[in-house]
Amino acid sequence: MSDKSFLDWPFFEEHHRRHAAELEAFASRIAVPEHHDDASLDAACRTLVRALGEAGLLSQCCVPEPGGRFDVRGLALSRDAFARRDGLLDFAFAMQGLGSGPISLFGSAEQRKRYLPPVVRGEKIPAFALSEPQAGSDVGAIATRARRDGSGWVIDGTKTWISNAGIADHYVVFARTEEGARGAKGLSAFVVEAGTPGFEVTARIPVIAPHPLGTISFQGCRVPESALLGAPGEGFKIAMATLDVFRTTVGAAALGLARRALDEALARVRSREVFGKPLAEYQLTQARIADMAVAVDAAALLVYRAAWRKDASDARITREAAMAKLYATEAAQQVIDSAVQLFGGTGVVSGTPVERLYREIRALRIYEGTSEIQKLVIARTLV
Ligand code: COS
Repeated sequence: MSDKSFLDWPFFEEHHRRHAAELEAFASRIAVPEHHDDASLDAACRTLVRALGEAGLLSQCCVPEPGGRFDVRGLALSRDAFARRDGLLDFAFAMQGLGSGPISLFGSAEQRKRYLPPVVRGEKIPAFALSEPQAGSDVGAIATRARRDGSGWVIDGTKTWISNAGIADHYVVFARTEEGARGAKGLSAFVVEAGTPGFEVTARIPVIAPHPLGTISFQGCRVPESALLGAPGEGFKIAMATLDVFRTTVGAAALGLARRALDEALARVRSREVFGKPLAEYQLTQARIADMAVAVDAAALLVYRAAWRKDASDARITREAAMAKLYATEAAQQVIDSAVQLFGGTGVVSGTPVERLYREIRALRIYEGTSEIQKLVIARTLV
């Protein structure tokens, strides 16, 4: 059982502490379905999303009222608790928020009413379609185009690395709408419903910690004017504002994975004997455990500091979010690697908890902005 003393930190309010207890109870009773191929993986995700919705735990993934705000501390506590339990549970939860984040932040009253309540109930699954084959870190290189056509828009292009591709009911798609505009200028965001003619999931991408991921394409895909999110040209701002909320929560997920690794490592070093005494009694082990514990606390401080600042003010927290994501994901990688080392051979056996954590952490240093991009973002605010 992880140390819960961080809940006494001044970043939290009483309702967060109550919520943390609810999350813990849910995480300990949920059965994560087995999955061995795309179909069972998709089914597992749908089951988890429905269970989260039925338990009322998805309400914090959406902001129903225009001008309302996310409870970023609540989101972070959820990802911390869910990732500690299981990476796919965290994924299923997080994508309900990221996928509908642009609608929560920039949607009209009508768009909110149409898309957000079914996401909160766990009945519909959203996706966030930003990256392209030639535009990952460099969002300004987006080549997907949307042109006005009568009373709507026609979208052409390809998006890849799209989480929930294939199981999502709607996708927030970023495309260039202004001829001749370059970089961050002239991008716009649209909600495209699965099944719209001209929209297709063209490939699934298998990854080391399986979750639904794929490539989608748009060929003459016609959407109505009501699909446009915010104003034309606001796409870059919409994407970045969404990432300002969710990058902190990626740090929280990494933190949950690291906490689990520390728990597993502690149980291991207390029970495993070498040369006649428990591993825990060796100073080399103690030094490793101490480093792991400091990294976990430092990550938690950065994650919950960023979440608290976002909740406390309207100011952009781009730097704090980048610091939280950068540090927590890099530290979790080290903590998990240490746990594997303490387990010895058992640590690399497929299906053991630390082997699973070792696979689950890796992508977090890449998605929603690589560690290198976070450094760039941090440095830009300083120099
Ligand atoms: N919130 C609101 N607006 C923002 C913003 C934010 N967090 N960050 C930047 N902007 C605005 C800037 O103020 C600027 O506006 P003006 O032109 O009016 O001054 C505009 O957006 C362009 O910003 P910038 O010049 O910094 O854009 P760059 O093209 O240089 O890109 C980085 C900046 C690299 C930081 C950005 O492309 C990025 O975050 N890349 C990583 C993307 C990512 O996470 N990809 C993974 C896919 S999601 S799974």
